[in-house]
Amino acid sequence: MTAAPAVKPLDPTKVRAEIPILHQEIRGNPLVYLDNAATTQKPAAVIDAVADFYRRDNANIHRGVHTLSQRATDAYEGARGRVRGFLGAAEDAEIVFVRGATEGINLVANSLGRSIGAGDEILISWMEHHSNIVPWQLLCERTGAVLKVAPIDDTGALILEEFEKLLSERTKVVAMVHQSNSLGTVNPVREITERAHAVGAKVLIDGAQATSHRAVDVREIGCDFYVTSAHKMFGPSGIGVLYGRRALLEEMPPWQGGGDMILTVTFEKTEYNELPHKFEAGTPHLSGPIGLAAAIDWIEALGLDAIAAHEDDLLRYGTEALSEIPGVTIVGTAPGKSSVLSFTMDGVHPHDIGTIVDQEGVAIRTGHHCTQPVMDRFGIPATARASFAAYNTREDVDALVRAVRKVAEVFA
Ligand code: C6P
Repeated sequence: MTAAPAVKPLDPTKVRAEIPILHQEIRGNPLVYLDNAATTQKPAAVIDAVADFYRRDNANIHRGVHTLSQRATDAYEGARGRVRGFLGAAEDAEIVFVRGATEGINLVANSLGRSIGAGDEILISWMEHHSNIVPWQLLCERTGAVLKVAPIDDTGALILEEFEKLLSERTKVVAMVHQSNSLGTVNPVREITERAHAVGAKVLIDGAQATSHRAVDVREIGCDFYVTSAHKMFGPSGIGVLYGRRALLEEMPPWQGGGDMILTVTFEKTEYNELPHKFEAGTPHLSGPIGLAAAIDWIEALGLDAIAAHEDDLLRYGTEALSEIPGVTIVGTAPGKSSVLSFTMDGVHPHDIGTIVDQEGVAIRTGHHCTQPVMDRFGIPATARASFAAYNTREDVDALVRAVRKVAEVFA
């Protein structure tokens, strides 16, 4: 039997050195950035790739015969190929650039949504981000379809048997988060997809919190759609990806009209462009995919297995240390959870936790994290949430724990 190849551990201090924004003080303390689930900071390589594009290659794409336009088109389409490889899609035509995960879900809800009718069912889970709830509610309002919600248990894990009970031939779409932003739960997306396909439902996976933490292969998952946002994976904001299986994207009508999504236009009839351009109306975020491709290069140079191992270590270390502070309760304890440490403190509103730790230079997010149903499920208004990325260190976790101890002292 051959042993699995060892993962080359990453050196977080070296990784940190590549992120310019981290090298500053906040209120007289070194910045400790633990709000990565909201957005990640950018490596110099990504900032340079975007700046170089504007210094050297900027022009509108798919339109000009001049050299700059061709260079910009090549860079933009090259980035599409880079994303295809990263996500394991079969062809570039299956990669649609969108503004982010939110827009990707809205695209599917609006376009695939045209085939949904009264009495059809959309199945989501209790741990979804509002981005994976509201577009489906809007669809249900428009069509008379029904939104069904699979419950989670007290650890924040999906209850698979209950999920399965909600599946039927009425289920047209299953839309499920890959990794929960407020609990850290990682869903068994392959199994979910298999079960959903067994009743003929289409499957959309919201990967906004997954793609900077673990290797994703959409064909291995088997899903029909997968969405993610570049800004959560060290890339620019305002750009994201919708992966869709070609056969489905071919059938789906465009959801926005404009330049670049057409082949011919007359007042009588418009013929749509081929995939993926049919879904990219208007001048797109030109530099976004270039920055995203640079971010993918950066992630792959570190290695997603090494990133996952490093973040698991931070999560274990942080969970142990925070749990020792009297009054702290960790929210989200599902086995196999990843990179998110949500917690509450007895008698302290999470916003006060956030404000006090900020005085110590520690950036965390507090609130409902756009997952109000999760807060309702746990009977709390909000949590404080530390979320890790490849460049965080055990020293960052120590700084968080020191700052939370201060909160405990202030409210003692
Ligand atoms: N979660 C957080 O602090 P956009 O805004 O389109 O890039 O991503 C939306 C989104 C969708 N799904 C999940 C699981 C998410 O976590 C997010 C964004 C951020 O947790 C901002 S609310």
